[in-house]
Amino acid sequence: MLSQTIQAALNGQISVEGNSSQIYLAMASWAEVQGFEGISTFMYAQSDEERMHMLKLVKYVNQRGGEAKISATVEPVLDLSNYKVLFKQLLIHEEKVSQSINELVGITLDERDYATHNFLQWYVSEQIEEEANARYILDKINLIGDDKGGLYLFDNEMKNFTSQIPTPQ
Ligand code: OFO
Repeated sequence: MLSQTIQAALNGQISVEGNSSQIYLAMASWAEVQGFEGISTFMYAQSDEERMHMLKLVKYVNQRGGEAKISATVEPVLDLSNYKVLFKQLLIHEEKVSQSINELVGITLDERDYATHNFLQWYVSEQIEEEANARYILDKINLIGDDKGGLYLFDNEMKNFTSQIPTPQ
């Protein structure tokens, strides 16, 4: 059984993951309209992944005798001036999500809820990976500079982007 504090904290994270999915959906749609086929494919996949993160939390809360709360999502506020600022925002967003997960992990220790602490380790690893991927992509973007050919190749590569960083065990 989840304590009220843990349940509220997990429900807060459900909302964070749902909003993440919306943010990536907005990025995907922008990229699609701009003709960045690879970037949009990547962002649509990211959006689906975030929804999966949300669902994993929903199932966990309900399985532990709690009740998941599905709240309204917030309209994403994004700077859509170019693809570079898009990916910078992606990294900043993931850093914020990591912080939110860390706070959640801290609450499980305060509450001595070791089952939820254990459950959240998957999210801790996931955040390490997502931040590392975002930094890897930004490094590539910096290398491209103003090279149009490089941008074409980058967009193409993003179509089949797979994590460059092995998930920590
Ligand atoms: Fe849910 O992992 Fe990113 O935000």
